[in-house]
Amino acid sequence: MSATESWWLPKHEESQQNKQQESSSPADYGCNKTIAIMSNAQPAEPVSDIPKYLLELGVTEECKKLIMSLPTEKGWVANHLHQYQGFWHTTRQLQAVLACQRHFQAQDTDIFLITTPKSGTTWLKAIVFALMNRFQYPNTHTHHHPLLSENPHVLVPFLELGLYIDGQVGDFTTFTSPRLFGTHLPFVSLPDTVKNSTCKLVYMCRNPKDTFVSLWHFTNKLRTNGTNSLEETFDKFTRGVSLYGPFWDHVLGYWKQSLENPERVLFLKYEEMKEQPKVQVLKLAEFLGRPFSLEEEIDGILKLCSFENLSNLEVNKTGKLASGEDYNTFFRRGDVGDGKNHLSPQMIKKFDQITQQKLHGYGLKF
Ligand code: PAP
Repeated sequence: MSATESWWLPKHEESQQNKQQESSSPADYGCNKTIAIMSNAQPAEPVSDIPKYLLELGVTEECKKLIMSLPTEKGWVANHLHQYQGFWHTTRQLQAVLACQRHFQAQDTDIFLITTPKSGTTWLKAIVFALMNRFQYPNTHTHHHPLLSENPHVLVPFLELGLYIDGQVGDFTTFTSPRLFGTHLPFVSLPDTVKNSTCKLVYMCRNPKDTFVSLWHFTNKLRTNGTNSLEETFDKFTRGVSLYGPFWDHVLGYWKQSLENPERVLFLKYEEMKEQPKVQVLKLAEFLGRPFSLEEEIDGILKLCSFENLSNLEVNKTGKLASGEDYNTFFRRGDVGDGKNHLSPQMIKKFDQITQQKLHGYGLKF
């Protein structure tokens, strides 16, 4: 079988793959860095309306072989999810995980912003970018601030989903130190160089009901052929079969690390950030070694990074990531407790039971 044949793809994706292979071009990601494609990876090109990590194109023979040995289930949007090191990934995303595990070289000064999808990633990226760059960009209200003209996912790129999505060796030469990265990787799957360095990990989690409902809305926006029923995705999510799931194992992995290595891992909750933003941002700044001396600075950053401000910026209303997602899909309501507006009493009961079972005994509550 040839390297370009997609043996597991349904017909519509095969024809899309053929179309893409006719028009190959290098891709730009994250902070506009050009990526060098790894020699053993097939060229993979940007697709106009589907995020790259949802495609099953341009996968190496090595990755295909691995996939054949992994548990596989039908995905929420992508055709397949594969369970690797205990967590579920789409096909292209899995290849990216393998590439960054193999090639990424951490620096001790790196900062990783880590979440499960829909736990407040965009917000955390904005806050930490503004906090770390506040001497360079002290005026959060002037149009010179990068967050007013660029989406947080561009300013703080995703490691596996952005920089390594083509299974390539990333070009990090234009990053300034300390480098900021986002990732959804579970602790077990972080590259060894990250685990063995002294770089800082900031983890933000969100209560599972709101995370699930946010993910359900988000994935339905990405689907081109109808929506997933709440019941079907609820069943998958509660069985752990969701992007980077099981949710509870992801959260627990970093919770344990934050208890064992508090100087390296800071554990934050979306709900606490909403309730006491100043307290949480002060904690974050101390942890990152950039404490505040002026309260006004925190006020400016919180205003700049608020849901109201970011979601109403022209760039976030109209722009699109190089990987395919419209920026506006990252802004929906930004509330605490929306899960309850969508879930039945039985669903809520099941969520609470699983949370109790999984997290009981570890001192972590939602
Ligand atoms: P990602 O993990 O795919 O990058 P992420 O940013 O975590 O996405 O998820 C988006 C959620 O964060 C949305 O939640 P909702 O669906 O419940 O509304 C989005 O509204 C919310 N969000 C985005 N920006 C902010 C912000 N500045 N403040 C608070 N919540 C935000």
